[in-house]
Amino acid sequence: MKERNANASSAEKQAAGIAAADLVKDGMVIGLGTGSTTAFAIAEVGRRVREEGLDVLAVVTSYQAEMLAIEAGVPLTSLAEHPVLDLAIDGADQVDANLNVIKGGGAAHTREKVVAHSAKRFVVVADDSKMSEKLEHFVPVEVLPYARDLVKQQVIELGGTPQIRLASRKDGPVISDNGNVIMDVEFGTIENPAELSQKLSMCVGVVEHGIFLNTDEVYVGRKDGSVEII
Ligand code: ABF
Repeated sequence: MKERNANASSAEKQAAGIAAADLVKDGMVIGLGTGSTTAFAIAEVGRRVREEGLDVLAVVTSYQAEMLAIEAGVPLTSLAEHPVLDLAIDGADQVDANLNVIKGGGAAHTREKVVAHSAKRFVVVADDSKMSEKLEHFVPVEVLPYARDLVKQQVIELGGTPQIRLASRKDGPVISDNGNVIMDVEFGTIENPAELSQKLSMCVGVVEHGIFLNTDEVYVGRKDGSVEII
């Protein structure tokens, strides 16, 4: 059953990624994020570059996305050269009914948020399992290692239960591309994402958190193979 779910989810992710990639037009400078759903969008953009001569430049949010874009043949640029992007496409851990999003499962949410806010249009791609009436459970928070204990204390005062994200081999904490640690903070059901976003941003030592409030559209791959645009 788990295998089927994984395959079904992959088909949903692929459908969402390909559909969102159709938003990319000649002459655009775009942002491309991290994760397996966005990977399908990157592959589709690369296919259009190779087969249709699509004229596009892309800024990427992580080393993983950079490698995928290079393999797919997507020409790369930087925010230094193009500080304003026409479109950004990225994945999500969770999306609520008001298009509030939790990101950061891939430890890349800080640069993802910079790219999302540098774009005129921010589109999230997700499979059906990411949709939820309300945001709940873990909010990833990127933390200055120097401030680990100070941030831990502050998020506990906000009602959170923090835990430092460990590397898969359990030989130490995950370190972000920016050299910081990731704290996953359990908040239960998040009734007011905007309020929690502001409070987390005010915590001394927090580099960035994974609540995104600026999503323009969500492309959702549904179980029946369709893609719903919310
Ligand atoms: C990245 O990819 C993260 O911000 C997000 O947590 C993750 C989603 O991964 P996937 O698309 O593989 O589910 O965007």
